[in-house]
Amino acid sequence: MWGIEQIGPGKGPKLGHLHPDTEEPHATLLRTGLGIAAFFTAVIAQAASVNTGGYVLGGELASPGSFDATFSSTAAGTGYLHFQLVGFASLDGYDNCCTDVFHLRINGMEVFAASFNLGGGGTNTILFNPNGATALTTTHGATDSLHDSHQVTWAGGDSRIALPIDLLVGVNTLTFSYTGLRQGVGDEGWGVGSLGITTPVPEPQTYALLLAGLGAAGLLSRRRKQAAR
Ligand SMILES: [Ca+2]
Repeated sequence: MWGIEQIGPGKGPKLGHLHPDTEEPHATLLRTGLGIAAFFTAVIAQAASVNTGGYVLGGELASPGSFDATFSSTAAGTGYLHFQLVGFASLDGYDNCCTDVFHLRINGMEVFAASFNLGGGGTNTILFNPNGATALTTTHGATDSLHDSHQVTWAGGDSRIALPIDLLVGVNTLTFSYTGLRQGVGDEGWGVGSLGITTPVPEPQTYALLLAGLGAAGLLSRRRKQAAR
């Protein structure tokens, strides 16, 4: 409850500092509440600032391997994630001799698993996809019109993936990982680039709670003022 924490008694509106004769506390509270509501309704969704730890986006990682990306959300609900999964040499697709599988987790829960031919052969196959992710995969150097050839090209490839994700209030953690036979970074290098996350804004129920809280604070303040007379 970000909004309530920010403007609860003692934190936001200066309840204790108003002069009783110059301004009614509840008038100030009402203006503050309307201002905050206007701010939130003006923002449909917001882009998150992402911390990838020591990993530089687009860089090469060994397979098997993983890294975490963390970001904050001011509300619980549905966010959106898009990224480019990059294969540098011969990452294998499904049903190949040496299949490599990509996994995506949000806050420890798996939301996507797939195997793509990013240079090493095999087929592009989505294995687990409860959120309805889309994936557009290109195998570099493939000669077929769909660029998803089963052929081995050794030129890598990339898959542009997008999906909705369930987010918590506060810090959320994305875990990107690859599993499969250990074949070395030069053979099975992978990475993530063009990472973008949109987080939800507080829902109308939150505005109602916010305004109810402001109203209660205003009443409390008026009662204190009357008791002091
Ligand atoms: Ca492999």
